[in-house]
Amino acid sequence: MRTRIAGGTIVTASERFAADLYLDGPRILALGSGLDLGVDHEVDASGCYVLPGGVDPHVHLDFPTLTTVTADDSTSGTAAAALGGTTTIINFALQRRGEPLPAVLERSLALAAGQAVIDYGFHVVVTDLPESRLAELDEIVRAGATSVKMFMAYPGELMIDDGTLLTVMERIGALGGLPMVHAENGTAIDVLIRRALAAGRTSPQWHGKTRPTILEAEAVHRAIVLAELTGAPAYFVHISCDEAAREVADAKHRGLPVFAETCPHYLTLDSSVYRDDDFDVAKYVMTPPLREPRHQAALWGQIRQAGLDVISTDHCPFCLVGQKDAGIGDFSRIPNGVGGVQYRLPLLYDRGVRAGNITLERLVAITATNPAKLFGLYPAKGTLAVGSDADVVVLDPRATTTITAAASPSKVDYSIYEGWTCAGAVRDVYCRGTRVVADGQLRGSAGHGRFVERGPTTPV
Ligand code: DUC
Ligand code: ZN
Ligand code: ZN
Ligand code: ZN
Repeated sequence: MRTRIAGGTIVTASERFAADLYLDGPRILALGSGLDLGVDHEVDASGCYVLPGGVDPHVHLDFPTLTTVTADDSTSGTAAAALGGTTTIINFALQRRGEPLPAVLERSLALAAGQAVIDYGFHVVVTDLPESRLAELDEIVRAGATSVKMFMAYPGELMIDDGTLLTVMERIGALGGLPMVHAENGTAIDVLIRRALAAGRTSPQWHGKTRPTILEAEAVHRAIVLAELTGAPAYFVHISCDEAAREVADAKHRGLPVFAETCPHYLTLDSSVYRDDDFDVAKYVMTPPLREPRHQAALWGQIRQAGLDVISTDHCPFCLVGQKDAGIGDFSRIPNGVGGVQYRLPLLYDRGVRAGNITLERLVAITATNPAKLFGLYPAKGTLAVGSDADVVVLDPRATTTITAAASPSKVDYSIYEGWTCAGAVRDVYCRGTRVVADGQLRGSAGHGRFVERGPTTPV
């Protein structure tokens, strides 16, 4: 089937222009004006922006913690993502200690098979990998999982030591893949948590107050040193503060292949939510926590200057009732994470583009093109070009998006953005040529989405 998306403004990471976009089955056939190509279906996009489908490289679905599992599975999470203009997510496959990495990937692939509305990949979270087993990384890279995530936080649960960080970075880098790092000094944070609890500071606000910015920046610095030593690239997830972002920017200035993301919540909310002992504050228990307001301008500045490369959502939802409430009386038992996969584009269009913090082209770069390049999906995904996958978003800047948890297919029972209204609305979304969202309504169904085998990383 051939579709013409007519009369819109096409936006890529580098330019915008008025043109029609032609889709032929799962691929982009042509871009241009006045072309004489037969079509079966015409969509009027006048007054709208036509963008590449979003790539969200940091989403937790069916993701287990010590005591529970994220509220969203592959179906509910990808349905919400589609409504937000995302056509590819990269989910996490968590290694149980001792488990061979290829088995981790197979287990996650089996769980997701036939469940997703949009395309998906996996990063394997490495929690345990002695040097004698490094060859397992070669196998998962061959299977199309070309990035791995490691935690420098959560000792005894997810944290790996610096030696493992070094050897895994080195091997993944040599394979053309990308090591991802959750950078926080986990053992120092654990001391602060134990002291707070011992002093009777057990309410959720103390989550925010026991994870200081300097322990994030220290870990970023340490991981950059290890990456430099090995020659590997490094990608830092969820950078939340000025100090940590500066470490990344300094490394880039020294010519190192160091990349980083931040998330919409660090750009739109701040630590004033950690103000009293109310358990409702558990809504904002995410890691790293929200920071003081001064960090927001610093992060926007780094996004403009390419100190930060990507904005992911770190969608990691847990219900307040039945999940987060496990931490009543002990904040360290609250599962860490918040939802947000559906709202990246409206939040960044409103607070980023409309507020004058970034251009539309930069919005496309940080939500589609850059993650596609870094995670080995480009140019099939992340751009609007002849031959690329027909992953397309029609964004109507005249419409508005009102955020409410009750109206979302996500199964989480609250939103940190509840009641917010953003300028701009995702009107239509195509994933490999199939219209998965039409007029803001979900049309796609579970099983349309496919596992995408990813290639080597490309610098941005
Ligand atoms: N890190 C994440 O990336 N997501 C949720 C919690 C965490 O610590
Ligand atoms: Zn993390
Ligand atoms: Zn430093
Ligand atoms: Zn995460």
